[in-house]
Amino acid sequence: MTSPIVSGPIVVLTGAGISKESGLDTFRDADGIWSKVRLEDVATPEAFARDPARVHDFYNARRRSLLSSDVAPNPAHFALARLEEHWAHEVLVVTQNIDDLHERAGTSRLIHMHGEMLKARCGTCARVVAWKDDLGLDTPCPSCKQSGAMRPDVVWFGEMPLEMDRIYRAIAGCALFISIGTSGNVTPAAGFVREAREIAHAHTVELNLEPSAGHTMFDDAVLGPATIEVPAYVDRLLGAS
Ligand code: BJW
Repeated sequence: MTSPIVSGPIVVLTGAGISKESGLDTFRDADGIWSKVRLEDVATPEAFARDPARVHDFYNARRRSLLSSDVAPNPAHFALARLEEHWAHEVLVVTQNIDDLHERAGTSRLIHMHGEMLKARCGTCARVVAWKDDLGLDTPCPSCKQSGAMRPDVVWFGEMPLEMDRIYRAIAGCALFISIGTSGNVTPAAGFVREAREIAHAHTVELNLEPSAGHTMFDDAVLGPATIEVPAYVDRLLGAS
């Protein structure tokens, strides 16, 4: 497909599919994370209150995997950094991912709406700190020194995603909304395309391996692996600008 002639700010929403070819699992694919663990056991505040050790084990394993030498940004992450660098207007990447692959690829205008795996938060003093080690029940907070309340700084079901005002403001002013590698099953991110259409009258496109749950809301779709389709789409956008 060709790219529409678009000029103006771009908002890019990314999900687990963009990091799949970097070696990180998605959630809802056949071999995804939710095929191995129940989200009710590891991704809710209730799960953490009931069995914090289990939740720590889940995120410790994922943090170790993210920091292993096998995991690195792929051509899709680098293409979005290139788009930010060369597009004449603002590009904001809103990621649902808690990995740091967009940063490693060079994207700087970035919102982690579901938090970050390489940060920890103290439930006692609320301080958020950079974190690369395992977390445990007796990990003391480096700030208030209390033990037992450190948790991954991620957004679980029933919790409020981060920086929503900034995200909705950017969507309200965008000319192009691009959704990459997300199944469209989790709100509020799944509703962004509707905001982009109805509030901003933006052109909307999804780049995904298969049509997402909300595919009918998009003007265009490009189906295929992110490492192939995202660089090609960015090339077309930059070539047309
Ligand atoms: C490829 C590819 C390749 C593969 N190339 N593509 C009842 C009780 C409590 C809450 C609710 C409730 N009912 C509804 C809710 C709301 C709830 C929700 O949505 N639930 C649904 C499950 C029904 N949402 C929330 O609770 C959110 N908070 C909230 O709504 O607050 C209130 C609010 C009100 C008003 C305004 C704003 C807020 C919080 C959601 C938190 C989500 N947390 C998780 C886990 C934490 C982070 C972590 O551990 O990593 O975030 S869940 C998980 O899903 C993770 C992801 O970020 C998120 C989205 O998943 P994603 O990225 O779409 O991945 P997949 O696997 O689903 O899809 C991958 C796609 O890639 C697929 O389509 C593949 O085809 C594709 N793909 N390979 C291109 N190579």
